[in-house]
Amino acid sequence: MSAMEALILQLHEIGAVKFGNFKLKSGIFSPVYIDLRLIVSYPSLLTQISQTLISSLPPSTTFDVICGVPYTALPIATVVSVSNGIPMLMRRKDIKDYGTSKAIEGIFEKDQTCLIIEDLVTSGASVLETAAPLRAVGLKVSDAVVLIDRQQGGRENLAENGIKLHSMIMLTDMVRVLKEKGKIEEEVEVNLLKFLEENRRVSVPSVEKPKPKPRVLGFKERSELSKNPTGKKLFDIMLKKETNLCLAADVGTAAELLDIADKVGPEICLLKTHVDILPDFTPDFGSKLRAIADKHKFLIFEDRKFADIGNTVTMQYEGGIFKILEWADIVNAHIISGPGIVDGLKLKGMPRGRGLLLLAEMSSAGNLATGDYTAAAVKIADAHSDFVMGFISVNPASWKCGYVYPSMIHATPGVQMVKGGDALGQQYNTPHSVITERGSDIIIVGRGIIKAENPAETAHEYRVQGWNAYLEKCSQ
Ligand code: 5BU
Repeated sequence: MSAMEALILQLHEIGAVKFGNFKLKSGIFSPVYIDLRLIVSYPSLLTQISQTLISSLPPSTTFDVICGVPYTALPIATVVSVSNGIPMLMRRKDIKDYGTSKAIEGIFEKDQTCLIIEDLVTSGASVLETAAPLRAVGLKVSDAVVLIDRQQGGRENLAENGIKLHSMIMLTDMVRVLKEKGKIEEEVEVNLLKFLEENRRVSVPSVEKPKPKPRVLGFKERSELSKNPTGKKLFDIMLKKETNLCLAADVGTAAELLDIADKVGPEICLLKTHVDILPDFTPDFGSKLRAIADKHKFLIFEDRKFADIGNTVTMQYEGGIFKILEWADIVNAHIISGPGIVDGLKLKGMPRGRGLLLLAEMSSAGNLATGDYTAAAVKIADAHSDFVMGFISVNPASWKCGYVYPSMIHATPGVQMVKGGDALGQQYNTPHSVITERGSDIIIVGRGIIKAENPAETAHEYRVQGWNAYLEKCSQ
């Protein structure tokens, strides 16, 4: 008896393969049900599967690391790793909101090749779900090995996605062996072949293929769509520095602000100021901050929240003691006074290549920037897309316009590691939820960083969480 036949008989004996009439996840009835979760209770079988799996690969298959599809294939991958001395990676099914919030755990280098290990393949969707985050972190995925192939479209679907499927046991072989060894009646075999024939031809692969979602564009493509030079620049900085973190530098003095800007500079794409809170502001503040921004390659955003009529804001933007236009790449404005405010700011800002963010939503409890107000902000932005580079937003994924404004940048305040709020109405969401579920691009973090014991280290943590969430979103 061959090793494969012995394996098939053992799987049947432990009840991992059952024949009858089973309703599958997809709603169709199947004459066979395979449950490989049981194998963890049979260590020698688990070892045998793992060894046969790896030795069944053609010698031309090369790889540096392996990754099991969670959860059933995890123990198989672990045994393969331990007994062959091949380093393993793990893919998280749910990414934590705390810690490093990684989708892929383990050590690897960019451009290494990862072999995916799976217990059972039907349509191949689970293998693809694991391949996406592996590819998103720079690993190459070209092969997957599976214990049992249900022969229902998985091989073809994976091939379309650049993955060659190596199957140890085909379902038809399994049924043939069991019939030959007298474990099942001929009728069962006939039934199963009929089922496979019908389901291979008709429903699968399209039934089990995930519905195509609108593709999430990356910052590179979005930079090309942006019509505002500062918007383009910000997309490019985010990509180059791999950070979508904005520091809200609400510290007590200008001296402290310049100090924290220099320390946190390498971690951020943007630094947000409230220049009117600085008691030691001097006219050279702008040029000093600019020098630090140029050194660390981040942009400056003065959170001025202009709200007056067009004529007044031109003077507020350019004049006074702060001369915001001189040093701030980006400012923001309420739309309460109507589109004239954008015309006013644009008059001064456009010739300097500056950008404007419109307040489409706010983070504080009970604020009135919702529904029609948010929609009006989007409409105004659309009409001035050469100057308006994006929005202050809290939940852009919920906007009725959906994802039709990839050229715009969505920056979200009210971000801390833990959901919650302060005593004055501020409401916090986590970096992961802001970027993925809420559909934003930039996390704006103030007290979460400036009140930390080591702001630079904490900023790094926020940066990793924000960026990983962006990568996760792009890989979906
Ligand atoms: P915090 O310390 O992370 O709560 O600081 C948030 C910063 O973002 C702070 O400078 C606010 O003025 C700013 N902010 C905000 O919190 N909510 C908003 O809707 C807008 C700005 Br607009």
